[in-house]
Amino acid sequence: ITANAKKRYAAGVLKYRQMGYWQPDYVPSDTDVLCLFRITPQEGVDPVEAAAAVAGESSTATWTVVWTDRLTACDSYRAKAYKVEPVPGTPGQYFAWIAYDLILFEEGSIANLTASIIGNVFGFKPLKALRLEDMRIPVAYVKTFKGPPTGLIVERERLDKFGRPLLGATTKPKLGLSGRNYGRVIYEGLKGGLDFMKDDENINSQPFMHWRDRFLYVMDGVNKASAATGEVKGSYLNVTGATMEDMYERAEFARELGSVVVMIDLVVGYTAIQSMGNWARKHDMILHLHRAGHGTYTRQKSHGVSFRVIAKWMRLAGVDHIHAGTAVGKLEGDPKTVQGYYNVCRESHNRIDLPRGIYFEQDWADLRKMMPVASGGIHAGQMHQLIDLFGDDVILQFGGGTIGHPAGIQAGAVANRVALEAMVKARNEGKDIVNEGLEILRKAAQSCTPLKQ
Ligand code: CAP
Ligand code: MG
Repeated sequence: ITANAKKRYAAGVLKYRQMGYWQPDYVPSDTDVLCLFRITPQEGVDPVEAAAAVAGESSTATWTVVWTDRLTACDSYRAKAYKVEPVPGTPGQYFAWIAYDLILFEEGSIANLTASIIGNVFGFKPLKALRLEDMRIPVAYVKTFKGPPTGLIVERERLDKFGRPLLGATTKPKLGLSGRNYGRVIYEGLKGGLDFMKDDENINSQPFMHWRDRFLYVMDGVNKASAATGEVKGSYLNVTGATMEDMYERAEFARELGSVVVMIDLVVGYTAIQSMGNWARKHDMILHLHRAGHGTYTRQKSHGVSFRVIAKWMRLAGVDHIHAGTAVGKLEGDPKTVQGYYNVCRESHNRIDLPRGIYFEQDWADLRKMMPVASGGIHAGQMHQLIDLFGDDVILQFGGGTIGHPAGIQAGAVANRVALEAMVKARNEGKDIVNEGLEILRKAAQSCTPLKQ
C-alpha cells in the first residue's frame, strides 16, 4: 500500500460507509444470509469503514458511487455491515457481521453464492487480511438446495452397519501401482475388516493404471471381500477427471460394476460437485468428497475461508462423505475447532458454540447429514482419542495405518477392526476410554497378534 493510498484510506476517501453499507441499527431478518468476517484493516483504516467496504464489494458496490445505482432498489440490494467488534486477545483484528438480502442470490447455486461472498474482497487493498469465519444460511435458502444424496442415516441402512464408526483406508502408495496390485490391496483391506477402501486424491487415470483397469480390479476385490465376510463393502472409486463428460463416464462405469460409492475431489469445483451430487441422487450412490487443496485457503488463521464454511457449502451442494480433519495425526487442527466442523456436517440444527467456532445458529431444515471422514496419519494406537473426539458417526481412515502394518495389509485391517470394536465396547460399558485407552488396547491385543504387533 503506498503512503499516498494510506493517507486516502485514512482520510476516509473510500465511501462505502457513506454509501450505506454500514448500518449499526440493522436487525437481520430470518431470510438474510449472514457472514462473520475476521478483518485486519491496514494501518490507519477505520475497522468500520473496512467492514462497510467488505459489505459493499461483496454485494453491489464498486469503489465509487455510480449513476446506475439509482435504477435499482439499492436499499435492499446493499449488504449491511451491522456489527464490528475487536477480536478478543488479537490486537488489530476485528469481527465484522454482514447481512445479505436473499434476493441477491440465485436459488441452489454455490457458484453464485460464493461469487458474491468471497468474490472480490480477499484482495482488497484497505485490508491486510480477511477471513470468512462462519455463515448462517437462512432456511429459505437452504430449501433451494438438494443436499447430500444419501445422507449418513440411509448410508448406515444400506451398509447395515450401526453403533460404531466405519473404518476405511486410502490405498498406498498414492501413485504407481498397477491395476492388479491395486486390486489386491483393496481385497486385503476389506477382507481384514475394513468397511471401505479409498482411492487417493491424485489417482485418476495415469499411464501406469488407467481408470477402467483400476475400477475392474477394485470391484473384483470388493466383491470377493464381500463374499468372504458377508458384509457390504465399498471402495471409493475416484471419478475426478478433466471434464464433466469424463466424470460422468467414470461414474456410470462404477455403477455398472456394482459399486455403492464414487469419489470426487474439492478441486473439481463447486458446480461440478453439485452436478455429481445430482448424479448420485439419481442413482442412489454414496458420494465421497476428498478436500485436496483446501489448506491453501483454510489454514491461515487471519486470512482465507474457514473449513466450517466449506463444510456448510458442501452440505448444501450435496455430498455424503467429507474429509473434516482429525486433530490427532499428521495434519494440523485444533480438537475443538475440528469438532465444530463435524457438527456442521452431522447435526440437524447447529446451536451457537463459540469454543467450537460455531458463531451462528443454523437450521438445516432436514437436509440430510454428511458423514465426516477422519484421515491423515492416524492409526489404531489413537483409537481411544478418535472415538472420544468424534463419537460413532465418522469414518476413521487409516492409510499408512493399515498398509504399513509389519505383518501385511490384512493384518493391519484386523488390528484396526479389533481396536475399534474393543474401544466401542469399553465406551459402551462406561469405561474412561481417554485415560484407560492404551490399557484397553493392550488387553485386546492379548488375543489379537496383529493388534499387538
Ligand atoms: C491420508 C491421505 C489423505 C489425507 C487428507 C493422504 O493418508 O490419503 O489424503 O488424510 O487429509 O494422502 O495423506 P494416511 P484430510 O492415512 O496414510 O495418512 O482428511 O485432512 O483432508
Ligand atoms: Mg490422500
